[in-house]
Amino acid sequence: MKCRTCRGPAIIDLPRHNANFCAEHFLELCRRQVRKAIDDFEMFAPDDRILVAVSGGKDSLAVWDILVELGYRADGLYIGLGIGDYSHESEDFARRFADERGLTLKVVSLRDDHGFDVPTAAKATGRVPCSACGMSKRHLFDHWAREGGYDVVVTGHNLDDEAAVLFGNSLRWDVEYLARQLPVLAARDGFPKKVKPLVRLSEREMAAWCVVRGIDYIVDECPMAVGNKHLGYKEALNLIEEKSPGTKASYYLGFLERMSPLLAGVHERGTAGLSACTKCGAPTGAVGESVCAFCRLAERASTMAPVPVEMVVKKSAARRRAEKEVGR
Ligand code: Q46
Ligand code: ZN
Ligand code: ZN
Repeated sequence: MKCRTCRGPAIIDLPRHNANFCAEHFLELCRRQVRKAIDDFEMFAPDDRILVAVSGGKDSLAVWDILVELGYRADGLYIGLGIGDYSHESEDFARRFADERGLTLKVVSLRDDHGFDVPTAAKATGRVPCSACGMSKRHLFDHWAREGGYDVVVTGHNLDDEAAVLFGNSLRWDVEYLARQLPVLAARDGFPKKVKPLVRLSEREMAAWCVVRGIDYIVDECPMAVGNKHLGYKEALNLIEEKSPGTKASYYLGFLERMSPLLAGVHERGTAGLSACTKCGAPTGAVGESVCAFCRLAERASTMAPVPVEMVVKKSAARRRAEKEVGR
């Protein structure tokens, strides 16, 4: 196996590029893809202050590493979600990455700073944990970006993540969600700009980036992701990709090229008429509510006894079994 660029020994084969690469030229390819995403979508300027949403997983640590390598001013924000050992370990990986490189990482804990955690929030809302978790993360990233005076929030969503979300959204033709998954959401009404510089790179490429660069990351999936629809969409797309390499990229990148100009204004249109939350000052649009969804959740969940992770995981497994039995 030889590198396409230098003919030296290759360390990775990339079927969608129909080529193999050595470590040096593989890293170069990744940097080029990130630079192209940043330029094509005008994600940020060279001296913008960037806040990276760090989970301790491969994608968020890789994107932070790449941005720093490319010379950007990027700090990290880690949110402790209170998901048992998974949260403790992922926080350790995030802290170690930042310490070893002398980077600035802010750590916020849902339990210590806001009086609740994701398993308890799941019980309080009676919905799947990812719904309260996603809302809390978005709220806190927005909040700390405003507080810290950052120009933009970066997330580590990769090509596989975005293709799976696109698949789900297009199965339902949900235009509002389709518009929201563009790799850039402009700043508006107190919400910071949000960008996804890894959209041109796959999950496997990001794992390889971490291996080559010596980045340790949490390999385990969040225990609450079990049964998550997006995992099913990913598996379906992987089956197609196996048979015809490159399909996933052309599906998602084709969406960006041909659909993004058509959807550009939809998200902005959907956010008119926001006011400031009377508790935390965050923009809120809920009709008849002066307090934002996060503060309302915190108010409810923080008065409850903490719910152990295992209980929520067990409950979702039981729910899945029941759904299977009734054929849903
Ligand atoms: S951390 Fe939170 Fe994810 Fe776990 S509970 Fe769901 S959303 S799966 S990225
Ligand atoms: Zn090479
Ligand atoms: Zn609030």
